[in-house]
Amino acid sequence: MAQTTGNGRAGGKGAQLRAYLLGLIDGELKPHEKLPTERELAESFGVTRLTVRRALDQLGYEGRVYRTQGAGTFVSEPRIAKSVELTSFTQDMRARGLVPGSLETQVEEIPAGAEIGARLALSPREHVAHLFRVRTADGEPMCIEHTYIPAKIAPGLAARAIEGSLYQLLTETYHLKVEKAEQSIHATVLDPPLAKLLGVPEFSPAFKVQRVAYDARNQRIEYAESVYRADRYSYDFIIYRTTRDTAN
Ligand code: 16G
Repeated sequence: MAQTTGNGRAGGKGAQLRAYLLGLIDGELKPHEKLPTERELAESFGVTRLTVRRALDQLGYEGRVYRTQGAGTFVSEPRIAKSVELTSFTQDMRARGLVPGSLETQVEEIPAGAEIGARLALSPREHVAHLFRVRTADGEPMCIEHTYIPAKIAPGLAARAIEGSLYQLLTETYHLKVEKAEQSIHATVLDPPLAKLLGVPEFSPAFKVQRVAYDARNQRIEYAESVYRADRYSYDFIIYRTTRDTAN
């Protein structure tokens, strides 16, 4: 084993300890199983408990382990599935400390037609509620949204005054909860009518997000197209390395 150098650094042993812990996490141990204690690790690797704690803290920071006060350190669930959160516009804005709102709200019930029907796995003649909204943050237009919901799963939706969060309404009134969504993002520019609605110069950059949302039973409950001002909105992701190799 590498020796601790005179200046107190334990790089070699620290690296060995980390490799050993990663081996346990990726190999022998399953999620929520317990790692050896700090004391056991310190003894087997001939390092201080502080060195062990630092190695565990680093793994905690990377989301590989979690600690429970008094009980020890445990292997985390793999995180890949949790890397992108599914939220509504209302939640997004509140998370940024902004007050969500809607302007120009229009709702109608129409036949799905070929394109929306295909997105929602409906025949073109089946009906959808079509909701149009300019979404605002602290009163400022941020995004233009067309949302389509199959009428058969949300009867009467098009006759309602939809003022607050659509997702909240769907959950509370129709027991439809979005649990998963397929989403794609495209770069675009705002044609004059859209630019006017958003209060920005014509042909400003924007991005268009298309979402097909599903409930827990994999039933399609929404197709939505949202066009966001590129100057005021960003799409942030946390992404995780999927391989064990974190050297480069
Ligand atoms: C988001 C969703 C949109 C959904 C809306 C509901 C994206 C790209 N789109 O804008 O699909 O209809 O939230 O928001 O995130 P609400 O519950 O605030 O009405």
